[in-house]
Parts: sequence; structure tokens; C-alpha cells
Amino acid sequence: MRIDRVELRQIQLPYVAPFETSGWRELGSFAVIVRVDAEGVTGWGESPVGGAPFYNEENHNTVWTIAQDFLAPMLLDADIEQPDDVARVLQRVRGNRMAKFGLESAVWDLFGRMQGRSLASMLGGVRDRVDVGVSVGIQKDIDTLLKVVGAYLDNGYQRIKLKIKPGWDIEPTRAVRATWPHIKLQVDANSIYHLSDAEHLARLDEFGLLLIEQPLEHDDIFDHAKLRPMLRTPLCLDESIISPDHARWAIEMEACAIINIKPSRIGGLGDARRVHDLAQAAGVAVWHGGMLETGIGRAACVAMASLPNFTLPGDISANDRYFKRDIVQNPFTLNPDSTLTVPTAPGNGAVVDEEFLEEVTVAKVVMRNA
Ligand code: SMG
Ligand code: MG
Repeated sequence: MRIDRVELRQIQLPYVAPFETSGWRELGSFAVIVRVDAEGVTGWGESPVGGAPFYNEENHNTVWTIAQDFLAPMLLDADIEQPDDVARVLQRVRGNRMAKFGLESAVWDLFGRMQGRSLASMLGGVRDRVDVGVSVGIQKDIDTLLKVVGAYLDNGYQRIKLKIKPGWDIEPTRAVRATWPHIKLQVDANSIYHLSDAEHLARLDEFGLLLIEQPLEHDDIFDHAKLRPMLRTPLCLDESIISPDHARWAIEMEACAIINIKPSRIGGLGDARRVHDLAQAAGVAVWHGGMLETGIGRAACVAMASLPNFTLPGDISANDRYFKRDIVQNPFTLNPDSTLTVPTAPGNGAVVDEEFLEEVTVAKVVMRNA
């Protein structure tokens, strides 16, 4: 099958509140939204990339350029018989995984809509609801943090992740733990520490955390393997796991007990599923991370998180945690048991609000097969 048309849109959509990590602060989504059309059917995908290359090496401008100059032409040129063909077709382009993911996930959606199958069932999902929590950015002080966490707990979120950095780690975590002794709690450092901080990080052990996420360098596996036995808190990798091979290396090196899966970071739903399967076979738990996706990317995340080895709550909050108005007509809402319901409609199930998408689009390009 040939893809007839690829449309890329650069959007700007403000968050309800700024989101701050150990290394940067984001005010809104700079996602690139991908639409593919073939045989009269439309598929939607999203590259949930940031405005600056501070999480990984990509930003909205690199996705825009690489998708337009290389990925979309390669896709339009190829014969695609199944969604897994896309990764092979785009393989010659090194890295740029978020850019690839936008196109690859759009093709999964296209095939699902053509075949009348939900993305969750295509991927091998086994759940009709997925456990979710909320990721809480760095706040101006501990009082504010307690208010913000309290409000999310009141909303019904049963798992809290705190962003940490030097100077904002032990004390905020202690305060949240002291206020809510029994909640599921975890922390994420976004690569800000070094192996020499091991003793300091071990001070988090007393708080009974589910995990500590990516304490060391974004491209490191080796030092994480050294750090892991120095902590009682289970070590989870995020940034470092960018492919099935990276997952295999981390597992063989015993660098982590848990893997955060983000299909966008890994460059595709197909490869994300491979990471899930490798981890499952090795007895390594996985959970679904988040990149503050719009409703389009979020729908793909929820489908992915319905696979069997996603045994910890995901960073996939309801749409209203991010946006006042989203670019879909069917946002996810939080169920009382801190879950989101897995869509059963064909494809990713997102119903795109094309009028509002047009309003928040700041650049658009259409490429067609001759
Ligand atoms: O999607 O709710 C969300 C955010 C989850 O904390 C989150 N993501 O490293 O895990 C992570 C961060 C990356 C965010 S980049 C802005
Ligand atoms: Mg993370």
C-alpha cells in the first residue's frame, strides 16, 4: 500500500501550568502533529517534542526539518504492508526518534482505522483500564508543593511522581511522605546527578519510594549499573533506553530494576513493544512514561500501557491535567480508581478537533505522492 499524503503541523498549545524539571521549564506543547492519508482513510500521530533539546537531542525545529526533508519522503516512497514496515523504511535516518515516532504512530492509527481494530488490540493489550498517576514539576517552595500534590490526590490520582534536582530532593520528598505516609510515591531526576552523588541519593531510601528514575547522565547505562547496588530504592531508566538494544544492554548489565517506556523516545510503537517484551522475559517491570502529549499522542500511550508487563502506574494523566482545551473531542477523564479507560474504537480512537487544531497550528506542510 502507498501512503497518498502526509501533513505535518507545528502547534503551540499552552499548558494549564508551567512544567519544571531538573533542567528546564516548559510553558506549552510544541508538538508536531502528523496526518497520513491512504485509500480514503486518515491516521493521526504526534511527535511530543519540546521547544528546546533539553530532554533529548530533538526539538520542534529538528522534527520539522527531518520529517519534511527525509522521513515523509521516505514514507511516501515506500510500499507499506503493515505498521512495522515503517521503522525499516526510516532506518537509514540516525536517531531523531521523536520525529520517526510521529509518522510511525500515524501509520499504526491508519491501519487500525482501515481494519476496524483498536490500537490496543493490534499491539496485544490485555487491559481495559490502565493505572495512572501524575508527575509533579519542581515548585517554588515546599508549601506550594504540598498544595499541588494535595490537589492532585483530591482529583483522584493515586500515585505521585516528584521531579527532583540538587537542592530540591530530600526535603520535598520527606515533606510529601510525611504528609501522606501511604501514597505510591516516586522521583525523577532527569539525568542531573553523577555517580559521585550515590551517598546523597541513598538518603532517599528512607521514603519507601516505588522507584528513582534516571538519576545519572542521559546516555549512561554503565554508571547506573554501578549505582544500582548502592541504593535500596529500585532504579528505573528513562532517557537511556532509546531502543530495544539499549534495553537489552541495561538488562544484561543489571543497570535497572524497572524501565520507563515512552514509544516516542524509542522511536516507534513497534520498538516500544519490543522493549516491553524483552523486559517481560527478563523479569524487569515496565511502566508508561509521558511527554505531556496532546490527546493524539495520549491515545497511543494509553493503548501501549494496556500490554501485560505495564505493572506500575503510568505518567499518563487525564487531558485536563495539561490543557484547558485539547485538540481532540474525546479527552480522557480520570476514573475513580485512578485509571484511564483504554479506547476500543478503531485505531488510536482519538477524535481530532480539526477546527481547534487549525487554530493552534503555527506552521503546516503537505506532501503528496505524485
Ligand atoms: O506527561 O505527565 C507527563 C509528564 C511526565 O515527567 C514526565 N515526563 O522525564 O519522565 C520524564 C518527563 C519528561 C518531560 S519532558 C517535558
Ligand atoms: Mg523521566
